[in-house]
Amino acid sequence: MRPVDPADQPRPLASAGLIPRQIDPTNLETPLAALDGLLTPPGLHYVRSHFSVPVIEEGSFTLCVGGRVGTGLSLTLDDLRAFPTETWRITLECAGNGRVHLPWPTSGVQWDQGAVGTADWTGVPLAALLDSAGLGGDATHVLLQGADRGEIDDPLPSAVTIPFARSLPLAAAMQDVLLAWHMNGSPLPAPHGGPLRAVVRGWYGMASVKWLQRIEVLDRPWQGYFETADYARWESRGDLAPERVPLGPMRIKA
Ligand SMILES: Nc1nc2c(c(=O)[nH]1)N[C@H]1C(S)=C(S)[C@@H](COP(=O)(O)O)O[C@H]1N2
Ligand SMILES: [Mo]
Repeated sequence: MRPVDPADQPRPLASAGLIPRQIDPTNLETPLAALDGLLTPPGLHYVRSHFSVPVIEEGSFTLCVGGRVGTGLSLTLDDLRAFPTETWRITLECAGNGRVHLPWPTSGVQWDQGAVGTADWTGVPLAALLDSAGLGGDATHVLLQGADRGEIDDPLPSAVTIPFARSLPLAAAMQDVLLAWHMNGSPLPAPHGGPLRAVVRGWYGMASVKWLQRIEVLDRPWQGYFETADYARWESRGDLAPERVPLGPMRIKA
């Protein structure tokens, strides 16, 4: 581990108690001392954003469910609240948590060890929506797309804006995803994806798409930026050339 010189560390935001790692887009780290209980104190959960926070009017908000489904859905927040709600206690950890301690230089937000947090999330399981839309017989993956978007410069400028989006294999989409509008019993704060986000239990944070706007059921794996260029790793099987594999479930680290 490379020792971190405390003098080089940004100071916590006096107002919020979070440590700014990047101002725009907003990337804030939880001070390690705040992570001493099971639940992260409200207001001290880390924030990881690739683009600016999108402005979403709750009144005109709709979530679209389409693709390989029997009936496409367009749901308001009230429609979503009419489903049976559940509360799940889920820990989110950014895949890049602890990156500053790697022995080689890396790109990306230079997290110390506070890009992790636990909350009680309330909403509707994704499975309930997919059941209500009716899955096509050829459905294999589910794409979750956020309302935030921007240009990517890695490795070349994308020229078009790309929304934050991630896919999940169908089994995980049916078992491990809650679409949440409450965090610790209060309306989901905008930096954490309000009014609606996905929370995927057991997966690194990037799967938990914030500002959820669109769900697309697919008949094949998805090859988007955030599961090939970013949030992916090289994996070799046998003596074949290595393949790009998306990051998924959290791995033991300690
Ligand atoms: N729409 C959208 N969802 C997103 C992201 C994002 O930039 N845009 N960042 C992801 C990443 S990398 C992480 S670690 C978690 C962080 O959630 P939090 O900011 O509520 O802690 O959100 C994920 N969901
Ligand atoms: Mo992340």
